[in-house]
Order: sequence, then structure tokens, then C-alpha cells
Amino acid sequence: MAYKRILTVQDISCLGQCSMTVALPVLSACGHETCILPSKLLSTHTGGFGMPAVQDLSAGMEAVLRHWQSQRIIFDAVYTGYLGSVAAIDAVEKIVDTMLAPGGVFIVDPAMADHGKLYAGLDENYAQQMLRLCSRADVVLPNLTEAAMMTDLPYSENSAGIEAILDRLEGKTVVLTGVGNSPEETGVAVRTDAGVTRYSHKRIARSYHGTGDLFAACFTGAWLRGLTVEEAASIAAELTCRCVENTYDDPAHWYGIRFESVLPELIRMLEEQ
Ligand code: PXL
Repeated sequence: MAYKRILTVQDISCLGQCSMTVALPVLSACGHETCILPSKLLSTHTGGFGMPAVQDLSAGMEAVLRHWQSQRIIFDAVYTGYLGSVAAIDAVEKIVDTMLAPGGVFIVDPAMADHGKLYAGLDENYAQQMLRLCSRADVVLPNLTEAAMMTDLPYSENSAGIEAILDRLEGKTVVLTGVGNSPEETGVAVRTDAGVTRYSHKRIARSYHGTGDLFAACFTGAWLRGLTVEEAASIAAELTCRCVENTYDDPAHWYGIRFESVLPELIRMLEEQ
């Protein structure tokens, strides 16, 4: 398998099983060297624990970049998730401009909105800057809400209008999550130069924070091992579904996705490829 040096840039939510605390173990389980650049420190994610304690780290990011540049550090891939500030988006652009290895790839999970609205604490200007970052990516991993924002088309919870969204994304490589085919099924639509491929799996009537982050990290880790975009999306969807099942039985675990005990399954799936 390919062994890549990946830089992931996203926040650290100290508690809540999302962003960096998911990406790092998943990318390591996929067998890659994983470097991190935290954009923000939050006591929890912003989805249900009240007002988290927040420390913006964008000044620190600039200092890290200066040091890395002085050491001529480069990465095979840069993969971003929730960034949380326009300054962090700007820092990512600098990294992509100056620190990607020849042939290196840039993967963006916009991680800014769901169910038709922006995450708490993010504003329209942030959304516009994130859309600009998406336009520079080799692969974008939006959910339906974010894909509607990318295409300037209306969002619909039941995936109505998805064909128009996929048409408008022509020419890009996009892995679109949460595409429902029926009340019982949900899935992924992959748009590449080769056309659109869809995968569906059973819909579990709960959603957990970190599910999108888990999907994005699995996709990134699998794709960078040399799988096709379609193969990597299919593995990421299956694994995410297994982790949701693994969380469903535990009502006390409303705040995050229990993925840890499912990581051996991810490793097995990858080894079978
Ligand atoms: O899972 C996405 C995410 C990441 N980081 C923070 C969040 C969220 C979603 O709400 O609040 C801080």
C-alpha cells in the first residue's frame, strides 16, 4: 500500500468524538503518517453542550507554518475539516500553495453546515471563504446542505433536487454524503469525470456528531492507500454505518460517534482490497 504523509488541519474538540480526535486515529489505522495542525481548541464541539470554552489558534498556526517552511517540510496530502475561522482558511491556502509535494492532493470537508443551516458560531462570510477553499480542492466531501451551498441550489432534507446539484458539480470530484433514496435508505453519491456512482445503505434514525468527520477521515485514508474514489467512498460509507450501529444502543452517548472498537474492521476492509 501507499504510505503517505498527510497533514490534517481542523479543530481539536477536547470532548465530543469529532474532528481531530477522530481524524488522527482513523488515518493512523489506515497506515499513514499523520501530521496535525489544530485551528482552534474547544472544550467540546458546538452541538449540544452549551457554550464551549474556545481558544483561537490561528496566530499559532502562522508560527507553525513559518517553522515548517524554514525546514522545507512538505506533505503528500492536505486534508481539512472544521476550521472555525477565516484566518485558519487563509493559513490552509498558504499551506496548499507552498507545502504540497509534487503530485500532492488537497481534500476538503467543508464541515460547516448540516440540516439546512450553518453550525453555531459560523457566519456567511466564513461560508463564502470555505466555498472558495472548496473550489481549490482535488476532492470535496460535502453533505447535502453544503453541496446545495456549493451549487447555489435549494437544500431539501429528503434529497429532492439532488440530480440538479450533481449536474452542477460536473467537472469536480465530489463525494456527497447523506443522499437519501427513501425513508429507509441513505447513501453517498460520487461525482467524478467518469460520471455519478451511488451507494446506499440502511438509514438509522439517529445522527451523531462526528459522523461526517469519520466518513471524511476514512475516505481520505482509504483513497490515499491507492483505492479509487468510488472504492474509498464505499468503504467509508460502510464503516460509518457500522459505527452508527455501534453507537445506537447507548442513549447516554448522544454527543458523539463510538468508532474506536470498529477500527479493526476498517483495517480488515482495507487489507482485503
Ligand atoms: O463534526 C463537525 C464539527 C467539528 N468541530 C466542531 C463542531 C462540529 C459540528 O458541530 O462544532 C467544533
